[in-house]
Parts: sequence; C-alpha cells; structure tokens
Amino acid sequence: KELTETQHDTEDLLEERIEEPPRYHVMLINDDYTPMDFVVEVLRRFFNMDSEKATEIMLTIHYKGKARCGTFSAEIAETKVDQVIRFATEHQHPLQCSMEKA
Ligand code: NFA
Repeated sequence: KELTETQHDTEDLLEERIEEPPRYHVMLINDDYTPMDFVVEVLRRFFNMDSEKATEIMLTIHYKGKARCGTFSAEIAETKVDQVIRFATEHQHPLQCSMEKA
C-alpha cells in the first residue's frame, strides 16, 4: 500500500532511521615553543572564549598535553583546524590543532 509523507516521517522516527550528523572535538596540542599569550589569543579569536576561560584551557594544554577547545560539525571543525594552523604558521609558531570524533 502507499503511505503518505507523514506516515513515512512517523516510521522514520519510530525506527530511528534518522541519524544525527557526527560531531568532532577540536583539540589544541602542547609544544615547547608557542608563547602562552599566543595560545590565549587563538582561543579567544577562534573559539570565542573570554580571557579567563582561554587562560584555563591554555594551561590545561600546557600541563596535560592537549585539551578540547570546542565540538562542531565536520565542516566547522575542519575550518577551525585550518584557521588555527594558518594563523600559527603566519606567526611562525609550531602550534598544532586536530579533530577527533566525539
Ligand atoms: N608549552 C608552551 C610554553 O611553555 C605554551 C603552550 C600552551 C603551547 C598550549 C601550546 C599550547 N611556551
């Protein structure tokens, strides 16, 4: 039999055939050379953190090796990684950034 669009939508919801798109954590990675105040600027500029939050996350990276800076769709996460690495490279800092499936 033919089902209406609403009946298909209802089936999709009941059968959980509609999946959420995958999300990705964007991570910043510690190194021995990038200045602390440059990392704080990156966190303020690209992850919209205030100075207090940016300083807290920068110190977590410094002491623990890396930290999660935000969680985004694949496309937004890729853009953040590109922007951070380009900004660091332009300023001749080795700061690295990566994404991990949430
Ligand atoms: N470890 C760097 C330093 O001591 C600071 C840093 C923090 C670098 C977070 C990269 C990420 N100058």
